[in-house]
Amino acid sequence: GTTFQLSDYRESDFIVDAVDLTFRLDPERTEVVSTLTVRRRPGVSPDAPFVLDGDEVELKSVSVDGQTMAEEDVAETGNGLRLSNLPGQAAFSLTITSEIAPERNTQLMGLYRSSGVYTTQCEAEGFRRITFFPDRPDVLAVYTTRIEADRESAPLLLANGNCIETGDLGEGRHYAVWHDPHPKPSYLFALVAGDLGVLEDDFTTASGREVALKIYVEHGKEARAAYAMDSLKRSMRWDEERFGREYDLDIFMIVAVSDFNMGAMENKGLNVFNDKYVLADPEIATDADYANIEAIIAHEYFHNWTGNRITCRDWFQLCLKEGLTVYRDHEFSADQRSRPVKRIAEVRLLKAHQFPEDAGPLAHPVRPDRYREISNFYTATVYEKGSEVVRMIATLLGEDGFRKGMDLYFDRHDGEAATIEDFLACFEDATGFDLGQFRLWYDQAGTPVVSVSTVWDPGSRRFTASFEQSVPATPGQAKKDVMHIPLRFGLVLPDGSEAEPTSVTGARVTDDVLHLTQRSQTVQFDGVSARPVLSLNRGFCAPINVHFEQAPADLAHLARHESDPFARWQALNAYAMRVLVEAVAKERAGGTVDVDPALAETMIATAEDETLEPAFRAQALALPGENDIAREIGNDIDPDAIFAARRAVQTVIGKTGAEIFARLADTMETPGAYSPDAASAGKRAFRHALMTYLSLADASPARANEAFAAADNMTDLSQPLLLLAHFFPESEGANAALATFEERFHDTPLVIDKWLSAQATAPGAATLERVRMLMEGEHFSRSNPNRVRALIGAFAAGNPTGFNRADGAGFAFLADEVLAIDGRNPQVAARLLTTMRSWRSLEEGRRRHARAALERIAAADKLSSDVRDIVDRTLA
Ligand code: B3K
Ligand code: ZN
Repeated sequence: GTTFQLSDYRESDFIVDAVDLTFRLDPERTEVVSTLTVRRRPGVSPDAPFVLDGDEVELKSVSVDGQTMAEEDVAETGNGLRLSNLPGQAAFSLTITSEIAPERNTQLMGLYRSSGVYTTQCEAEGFRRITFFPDRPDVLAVYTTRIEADRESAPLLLANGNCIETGDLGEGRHYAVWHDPHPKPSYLFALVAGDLGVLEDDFTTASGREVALKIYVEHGKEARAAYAMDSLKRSMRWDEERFGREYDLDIFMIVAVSDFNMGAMENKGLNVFNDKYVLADPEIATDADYANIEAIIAHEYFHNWTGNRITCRDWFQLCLKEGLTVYRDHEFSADQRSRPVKRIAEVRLLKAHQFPEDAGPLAHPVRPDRYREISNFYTATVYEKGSEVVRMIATLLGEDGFRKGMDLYFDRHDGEAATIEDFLACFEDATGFDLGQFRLWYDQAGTPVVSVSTVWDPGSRRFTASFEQSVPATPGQAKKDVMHIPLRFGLVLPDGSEAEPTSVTGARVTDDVLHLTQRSQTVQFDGVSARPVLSLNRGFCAPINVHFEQAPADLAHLARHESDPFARWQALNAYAMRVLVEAVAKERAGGTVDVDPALAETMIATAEDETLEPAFRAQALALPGENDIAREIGNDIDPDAIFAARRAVQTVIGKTGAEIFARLADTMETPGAYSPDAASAGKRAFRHALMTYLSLADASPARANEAFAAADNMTDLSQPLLLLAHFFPESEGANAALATFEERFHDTPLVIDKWLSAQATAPGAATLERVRMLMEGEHFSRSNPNRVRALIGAFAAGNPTGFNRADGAGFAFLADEVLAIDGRNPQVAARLLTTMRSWRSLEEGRRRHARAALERIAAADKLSSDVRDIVDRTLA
């Protein structure tokens, strides 16, 4: 396949000012008539052809200003059209008539049907599967969309913008016309037609615009959209207050569909969502589901300014909208919930998804400079690391400076397709801050490593810290330049207070930020009253790996006394990681795992600390996961040893804390009706963490059985279900709970997904057989992405012992499934395959099996470009 390069960017030869679309909807044969108002860009040769993209679109006819084009001027190229002999100077109108088959569109890109509802997904390159078009984000046009369909099966006809006309066509058909006044790229086009229920509300913007809000869901499920609606209104208000951004149309619509390749899509005025991120009530949704709905509703809404009003010049700039919008949704959730707890969750996620990506064969810069298949670049690096880079800009500039830069960005680039250079220039111009070295964060892949050592000299009261930075080599980038790494820090004294040095030399310090800008730097802090403990990278200010052999006592000191709660968690987590890594080494050497009693004591003390909110204490009790430990160890990984060692450490902590944990669990009741608020959710999370330790200490499923029986909401029901399925899989209670759960929710697929995942992630080699059995059952379907992710995805990504079975059967299974799914849905198949990305860090036997599975995929004779790209890079 072709490799696209950032350095090859060229403006389009033709400018499209307006797009008029007519859809005659039919499942097997939908006719699309597209009329483009086109001009040649000044300076472009009058005989340059107009090249349009097209994919699985059947061409019927092409005319220019009403005249059918001569056959020799219309070339079908295999991936589009090349039109020659077009008017040289004047603007012209180009009408293309073509046909598509929504019912047969299994890729879920372009126009397709989900449970009888016509829907679209155009980002990144789906519009070309609807009609021939210059399908690139820098072609901005005003769209008018006419939809014609059967009135009975599709009473509802929606597209972007405002509805300007509706009417009857006779013979049971009707039509609607929508007009979107805001010029937009084709990837933001959307159309929905079907029979759906609606939840309605309204919102008045700060300047007084009345906005109708509508969330469309399956009939009968309207009440389950209430939390999404509430989240939407809070998002709209927040964006006004925090960023001065108002909504800009008279209507905002969200449609929930059950077949969707990802989470949601920010189409202008008509967001389309995976129903998993819209539908909630206490019976079917967990606290985590509520939090995800809130975050994703906000994310898509925030795109209206960061993505839609200002879009991307080309797909290399994807992080311009995604990293920035993730940063905005993170800030929103932090304001709506608990800031430190939200930050801990973000950092856990970043380390679990982005760090391994950055350390493996799929590593790429936040702004990639080449790609073969853009769909494969909607990654944790573009999104999550992209957000961290924006967060660092906010750290460097301070709240006011950051806001000034954002204001300038909105002002200067509204209505444009922009680049990262444009974005950075706004911050520099608004504040005078030089981001010259900082911008390497966009161009250099790999997680930077900062090695630290410290010396305390009591005689001179000088504390010295030496820093050495490096960035690991990544595919296509052997050598790296020195980066600007901002590190928030503190010097914590023995009494818990903070040292205030009389002078700092060797690095620039602004407020509590230390700026690393050289390969190695020695920083002296003078006038420090007693031996301090260095607390580094507070708030996980920079997304880096810190190599710093801090003494366990120092980590325990920070875990108890840091003023920044996030830093307390960070220290505790680092301490636990150290103990776990040692335990794995012992386990592998055939010894008995023992646990530093001070770790257990510190964890128990944190759990007992009434000044801390329960949600934080739940995070403090959660040990690093098996994959986290594997990442820390880095190579020659034996997942079984990691599992056994972690379980042993967990059991020791459970036994040590049993009495206190039992007392605490009794104080974490949430009486009354279920409420999804953060404080109640925190109590439930803490109670569950305690119950897990207690069940291990008792070596009994009794508490989980009891909790399962008593539960009156999905959070309280699914937590003991997981505990039973993962810790007591052989028990009668585990089987009974799974059976009860299935019986109660068999007709609610979104809940059945939890049931599938709970079983797929049960540790151990035997789970593979269970997964195969579930695939044969009535609840699984390869054509629904949510089912595939819940069962196969959860198994491959969330079951280190099962998936990485020593005999390689897990890898072979994944290869079979990737090949089977690739034929119908390449994006889902390619995403599934990324679970193999850390294969080289496994011990030799497993590595050999993993390679064989990957090579078998690579050798298949019909692969999509999506899977081809991932498998080639994974093996390279
Ligand atoms: N922009 C979409 C993602 C589209 C993915 C296309 N493969 C959702 C989001 O990030 O908000
Ligand atoms: Zn997004």
